[in-house]
Amino acid sequence: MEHRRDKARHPDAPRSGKGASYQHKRDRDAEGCASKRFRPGGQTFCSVPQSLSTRRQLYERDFPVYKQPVEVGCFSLDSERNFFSDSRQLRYYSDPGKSPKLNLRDGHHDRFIKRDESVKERLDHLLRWILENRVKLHSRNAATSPPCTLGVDFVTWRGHLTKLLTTPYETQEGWLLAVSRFGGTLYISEMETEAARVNRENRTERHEEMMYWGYKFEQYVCADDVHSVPDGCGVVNTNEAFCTVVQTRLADHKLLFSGEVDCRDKDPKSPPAPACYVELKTSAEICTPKQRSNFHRYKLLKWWAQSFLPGVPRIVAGFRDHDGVVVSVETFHISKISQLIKNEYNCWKPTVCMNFCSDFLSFVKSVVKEDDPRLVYLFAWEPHRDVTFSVHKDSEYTFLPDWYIKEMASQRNPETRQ
Ligand code: 0WD
Ligand code: CA
Repeated sequence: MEHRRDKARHPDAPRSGKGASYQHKRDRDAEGCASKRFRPGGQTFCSVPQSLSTRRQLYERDFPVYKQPVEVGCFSLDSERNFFSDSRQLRYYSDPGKSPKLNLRDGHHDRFIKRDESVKERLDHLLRWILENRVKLHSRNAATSPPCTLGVDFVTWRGHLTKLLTTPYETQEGWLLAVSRFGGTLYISEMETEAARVNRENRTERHEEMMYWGYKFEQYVCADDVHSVPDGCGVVNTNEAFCTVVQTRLADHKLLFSGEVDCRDKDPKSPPAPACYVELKTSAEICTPKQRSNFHRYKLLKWWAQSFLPGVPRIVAGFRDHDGVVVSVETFHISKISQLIKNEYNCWKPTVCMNFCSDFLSFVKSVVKEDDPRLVYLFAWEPHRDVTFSVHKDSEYTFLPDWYIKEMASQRNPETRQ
């Protein structure tokens, strides 16, 4: 069953039914186009548009159809970053109370194992999950898609989609998204920009420590089992992860993506995933109206986008002081965030985020026509510019691994697989 997820939740959601749904049509026969820019929300009169505008005003339409995301599987990465096709790393939320005084600095120097960020994993873990669950995926989508395909238009990480959702409001950081078409599906994998690499390699000690604080907060409020309690004395290891794999549809784009989930509600009566999941965040405590306004304008946009995508309904935020002590804990319901920001002048709008993402995906579909995993279309964006792309064959940008291509190609009929 399809519904617009935000309908009852925020005023930007459309009031009408199917008629208002976003439609994208290409007119391939049109000749002599005046502009080679992709036209948001409308028809494209060129066979291959060369750019896409990110101007907010162009995306202020009705909220597009966004189907309730369905969890189709999950996987875990252990303390050594080994992959397991199960939920062994899923943790259980344990309420620390409203003002718990948690010291987030504890253990940074003696009980912290940090994932090696120079190792680029690209889509690999998700691709491994797809290979192991191909039969399940195919049968889910068999009715609406040709045989020997995954039955989805896009495969990516949730984090990449979050970046797309926030693009019309982003003024600091650009992005590079590599796209290859393989077996009819478009795979999107982020490439680190030069600026992001420089930032990563030159983080201050203070910044490094503050990044640790987020993981330490998780440790204080997450238990390994339903009946156990959090262990604030243990080691924080950022190799460990639990990821959900969800399927959904944005306008006419069928999406399969994965995102890391911090923990779940421990109540056995809680709804099935992803509705039982809880996202954890830390943020500086809010002391002035200016700080509150900035929190609404910048932080809540990112928090909303990240959790709305996979259908995670709530965020538990630990507000910490300058010394890294959590002084208050607050729950944010995703469906109520647009109400919270309503009084901010010229604030971000969920509909702009979703329409931009939808139009970007339409743009990608119209550009990436050749089905070849060795061919990468690199979409690039910098703040205050349009999205553009370049094409690369057998380059440093190629990201679909041989083991995936081989296995997918060799198993032409997934139904005959064990
Ligand atoms: O290759 C890449 N460019 C990336 C790979 C970028 C982002 C993530 N990954 C991989 C990792 O395997 C990670 O386990 O995806 C997984 C998480 O994916 P996601 O959920 O799509 O990422 P995102 O929504 O950006 O981040 C979710 C959480 C973060 O929590 P907060 O509360 O800070 O948003 O995943 C963690 C972080 O805890 N995280 C990462 N973990 C490992 N590698 C990474 C990363 N690059 N980025 C964020
Ligand atoms: Ca988190």
